[in-house]
Amino acid sequence: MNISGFKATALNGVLAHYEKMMNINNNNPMEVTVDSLESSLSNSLQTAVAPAIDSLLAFTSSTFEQVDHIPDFSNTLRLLYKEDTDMVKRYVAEIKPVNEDVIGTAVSGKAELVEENDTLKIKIEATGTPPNMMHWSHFHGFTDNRKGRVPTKDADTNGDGVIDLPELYAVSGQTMVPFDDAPHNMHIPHDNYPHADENGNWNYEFEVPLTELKEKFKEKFGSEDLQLDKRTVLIHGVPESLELPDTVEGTVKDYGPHTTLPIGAGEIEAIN
Ligand SMILES: [Cu+2]
Repeated sequence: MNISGFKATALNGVLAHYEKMMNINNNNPMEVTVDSLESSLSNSLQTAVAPAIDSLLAFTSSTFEQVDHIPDFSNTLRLLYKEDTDMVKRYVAEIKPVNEDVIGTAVSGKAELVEENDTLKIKIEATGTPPNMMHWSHFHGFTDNRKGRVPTKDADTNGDGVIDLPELYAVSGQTMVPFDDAPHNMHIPHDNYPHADENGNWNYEFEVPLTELKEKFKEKFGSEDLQLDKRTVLIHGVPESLELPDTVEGTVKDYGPHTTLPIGAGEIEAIN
């Protein structure tokens, strides 16, 4: 194949791809945006075409300078390729009640964790938590690849009717990363956790620098792999006025079993 033949083949390849994208966008074929391209392509298709786009881009960028009647969509393709190579991982957890019979209110809610490049975006919505007080919240987990679980009544191994912190550890794993004002510091016993309003609701939102978090995680647990899909979101805390059996344990530094009592839990699942 001579050079003009190669140019024609390369351009036809790019145009065929472009045309296919336009056809997929049935609603308005003339307005192809990066968003519509992205939504119309499965990840696997993107992965399949990415290397072809990459090599064609290098060639067509010089070709476009000479062929002025072809629109320069190289930037669109470049963005498409970039979307494919950037790391975006999404996780969700549905928070279910723990110890609801003990505290007289059933906690529910959801958590969303999105790893995007160097940021872990965390969002939590909780309802039914004891109102007007702080609630310790973390993700818990094991360091031996076990998946943490939401505790059931079986978790109450001493049979006192309450799932306390040590009993929770056996099912959901140890305390790992706090949902506080600096998750990447992985500092647990303090007061800077979410507060429930008078109706027992609270929202939490934080963008965590992932490199710092992973460094800290490795320092504490020996690996920088957060293994989010094996972790469990935990919400703790009942008012000091709530009477608990003497058998309930769970003291962390200056904080007693009322602060650490598990009241809600949700297993984190990867959704892509
Ligand atoms: Cu916790």
